[in-house]
Amino acid sequence: MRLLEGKTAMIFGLANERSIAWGITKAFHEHGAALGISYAGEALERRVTPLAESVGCSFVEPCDVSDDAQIASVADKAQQRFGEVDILVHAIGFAKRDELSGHYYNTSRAGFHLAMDISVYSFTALARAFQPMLRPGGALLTLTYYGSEKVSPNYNVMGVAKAALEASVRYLAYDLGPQGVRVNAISAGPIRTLAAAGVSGFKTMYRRFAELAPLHENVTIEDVGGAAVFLCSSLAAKVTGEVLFVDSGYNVLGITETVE
Ligand code: NAD
Ligand code: 0WE
Repeated sequence: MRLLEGKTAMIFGLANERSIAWGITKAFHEHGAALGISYAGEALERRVTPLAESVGCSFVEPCDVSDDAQIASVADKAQQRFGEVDILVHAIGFAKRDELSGHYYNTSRAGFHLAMDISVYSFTALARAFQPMLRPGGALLTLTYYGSEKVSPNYNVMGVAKAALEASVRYLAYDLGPQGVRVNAISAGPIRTLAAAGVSGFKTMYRRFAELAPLHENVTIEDVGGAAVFLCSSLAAKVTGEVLFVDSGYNVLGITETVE
């Protein structure tokens, strides 16, 4: 069953074959969607172009989401190429590395602004830029993490940013609902992507996660891709403003002590 036949999807946040955006792109392609891919900057072009080609995607455009002009430019090009768009995926998050260790209270003003700009505001900016070309029955999707709800050591300003991103999902769902466009987030368990590489303590928490989670398995980019297809298809027709956990059930745990 091809769930996205006839739909056009714009994907933001593809860096390499480990990216969550890549898991979503592959799943969308398998389900028959036409694709447009955007990446952060020139440095990634060499990596992203062959990935795009492998899913028959010839719309590959750079867009640094901290720059309004680049957002306007990619939206303009998408309109020229596709006319209308059904799906937009935002798989982008960034904070300065030194904000992701030590005490949260040491977050600098500039570090706070940067994390909020790239990880939160960009979703709203993309929603606004693409709003005029979104077809009824369309869907926006972003990626979040449980550190928005509960303290995840070292996640720090990103946890605060993800809380704001999840609130943005609800406000955007309210704004775009009358247009027939749904807005949701997937809260993924830890995955070893570029954005997780070199994060202090990641390896240990990744291992502990699989030990503790009800399903006792780590989450893959393919797992996220499957849930993304669901949320962006008509199967999820009345689901909006939601955060769907794709985390092997980790978030339902109250106490992480095991008996015996
Ligand atoms: P990734 O490094 O593959 O993707 C992050 C992307 O953000 C990269 O493609 C990067 O180029 C892009 N980006 C950063 N700054 C940008 C800018 N200024 N303009 C445009 N793009 C920019 O890592 P990922 O883990 O696939 O991350 C995707 C999303 O998933 C992020 O929002 C992340 O917070 C979220 N997430 C990740 C995990 C995990 O454990 N890996 C878990 C839950 C949620
Ligand atoms: O959202 C994320 C990734 C967030 C992230 C990671 C980096 C590392 C490299 C944002 N910006 C940067 N900037 C860099 O320079 N995740 C959910 C993965 C993640 O990141 C963590 C985690 C987990 C899980 C950081 C600290 C603690 C846990």
